[in-house]
Amino acid sequence: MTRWSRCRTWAAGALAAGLTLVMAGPIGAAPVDIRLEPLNARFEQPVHITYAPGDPNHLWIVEQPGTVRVYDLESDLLLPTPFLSIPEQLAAGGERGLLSLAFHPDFQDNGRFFVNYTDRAGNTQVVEYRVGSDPLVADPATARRLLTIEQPAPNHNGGMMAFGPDGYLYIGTGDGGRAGDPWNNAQNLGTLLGKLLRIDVDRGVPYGIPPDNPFAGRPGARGEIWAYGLRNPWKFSFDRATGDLYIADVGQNLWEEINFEPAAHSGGRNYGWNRMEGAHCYPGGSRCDTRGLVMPVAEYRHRPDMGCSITGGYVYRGRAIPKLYGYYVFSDYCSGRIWAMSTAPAAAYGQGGAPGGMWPYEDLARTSFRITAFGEDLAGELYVADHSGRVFRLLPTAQR
Ligand SMILES: [Ca+2]
Ligand SMILES: [Ca+2]
Repeated sequence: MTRWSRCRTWAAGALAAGLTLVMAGPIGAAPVDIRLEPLNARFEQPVHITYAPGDPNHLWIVEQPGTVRVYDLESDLLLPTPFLSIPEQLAAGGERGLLSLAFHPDFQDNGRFFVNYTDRAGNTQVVEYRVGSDPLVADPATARRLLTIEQPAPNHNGGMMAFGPDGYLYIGTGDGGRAGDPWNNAQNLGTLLGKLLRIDVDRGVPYGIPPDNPFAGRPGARGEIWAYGLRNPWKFSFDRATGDLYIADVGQNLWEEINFEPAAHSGGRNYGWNRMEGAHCYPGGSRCDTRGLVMPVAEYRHRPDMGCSITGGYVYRGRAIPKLYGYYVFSDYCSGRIWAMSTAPAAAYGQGGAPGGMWPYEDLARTSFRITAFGEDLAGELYVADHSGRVFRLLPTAQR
């Protein structure tokens, strides 16, 4: 599909949906005017934002050098005591460091949470902790190592983790690194690199393999694998309203992409890397066998004004910006642009031939930020992290 046809599709769909977005020049009419309001604090290289189940008042911000901070949304203040601080255990910088935090769905009762970081040897660690008597401070003595993934190179460590609606922990892993996946990890079901993993943290030692994982019990395959053919899924998310999965996979030299997996899917998909980059054979200009590969639902080509490294976000399910409801918000680290993608293309834009057709998206904001992460609070409102040290709320510009 050419860019032109995608733009036309968007314009028609946006008018039909009665929605346009700020900076959507060619469309005109009433935009969704958003503004980015900074939280009342500075952070050191924030890379992940999340909330704890059942807690509407706090936001957890992960700082890449190895500290997790808690922000009080009611008083609009950063708590002085860090939630967790483990810089001495990490190799940080570049794509390494403390990369994410996922709270157990029953955190309010069991105090359990999980972090993903690069250890001093450069390998990926998934470690469980529990909070102490104060639920806003972790007890470092509770550390329990779940998973070590050896990293052959410093880049492409994935790092995102989140619990799915099924209660299992999903872990994004990169292809290991260098360029072009020289070890062919992403297509190799015998390695955990270049995958989306799915594990059971409530059964087994140190964890269990869900019996319905697509490759559980298959000789030569790792049972943890939920999906493969990923290059560096720096961020993925579940739509809290539908359970649908969005995986934003960072591309090589040409294409950034978003992949969509319906909530009801039984797993085992091959998202294409390194036979394809976006919806194109890799390396560019080559021919490839696309049979069995799942194409992205959206992509963009590397250009200075578009970007060079996608930062996946969330489907907006908050109340502050009604016109944004149901749109997938994402960005690019290199350009600072923020976009909103339609998530109902089958209904509104199906003429293009879904599921092969691309889903339309348009500008939401243009920023000068190095955007590393989006995050939700308990209410579904969205936040965005600038690696330079700030975190912003997405808010409507005007009351409507
Ligand atoms: Ca690596
Ligand atoms: Ca792909």
